[in-house]
Amino acid sequence: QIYVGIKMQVLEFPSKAQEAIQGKLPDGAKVFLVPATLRAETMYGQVACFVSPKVTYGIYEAAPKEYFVMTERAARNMSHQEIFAEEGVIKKTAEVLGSDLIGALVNAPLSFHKDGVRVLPMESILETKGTGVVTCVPSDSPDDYATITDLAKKADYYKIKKEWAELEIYPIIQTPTSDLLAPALVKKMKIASPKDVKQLKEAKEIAYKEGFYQGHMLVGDFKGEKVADAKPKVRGQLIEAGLAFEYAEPENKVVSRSG
Ligand code: ZZB
Repeated sequence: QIYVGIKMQVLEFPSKAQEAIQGKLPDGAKVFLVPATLRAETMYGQVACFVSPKVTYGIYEAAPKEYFVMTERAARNMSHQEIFAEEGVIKKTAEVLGSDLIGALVNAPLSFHKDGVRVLPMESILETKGTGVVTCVPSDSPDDYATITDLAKKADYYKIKKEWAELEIYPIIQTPTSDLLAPALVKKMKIASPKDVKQLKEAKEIAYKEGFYQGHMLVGDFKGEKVADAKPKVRGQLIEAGLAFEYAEPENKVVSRSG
């Protein structure tokens, strides 16, 4: 699986995260949350960045004065992919609990929300996949749409400001059925919350297929082009601009019961 790591620079840390990193990073250090995605062409639609509140993230030196917030496992994988300055060397400078990152303001490359987006909690994040950080694109990801609407609905329960979960969701991709495919699928399949795991899995598969094979870009430099054509171009642009990098995930080994 080849993902793209998106560099979402932290513009403002909440106080608890600030305490955790205090004195551990050099002056002028840039810190990035680095979600792994397969859908670079949807980055125009980012409205938040998700972390798991239960996961402890490391802050790793990627290059002089550049730090990535992600899981230890992702750092280990990246250390063998010429992503860090020194091959095979992992430099962890600090640790921060996901819940302490909630509310951070981060830059979302290509997003219409130019002033940045907030870091918000997503319970369904798997620590064993990607970087343990997920960028939120509710226009095209049913999981993201279900999560962000739930967050806005129960802002107090999640201890977030409601407006953090209410950034406008713009159409990014037109398919034969919708220009906001994820919200349309969530409605059609009567998905009520992020807990509807089975339907969300099905919705995700439909959204992937319909977006890739039948979608056209509504925005950006490749407006009007097929998603299948635009995808590598947007990915290339982001990498070229230093806003993203390729990240390969080793296949999770499946051991059969019969051995
Ligand atoms: C932005 C995005 C926009 C995504 C979209 C999807 C969609 P897959 O197919 O199972 O490999 N993701 C990444 N890491 C994690 C994690 N640790 N836990 C939970 N979810 C994670 O899944 C890859 C996608 O799952 C990634 O691409 C990321 O969300 C999420 F419009 O990033 B995506 C129809 C999907 N659309």
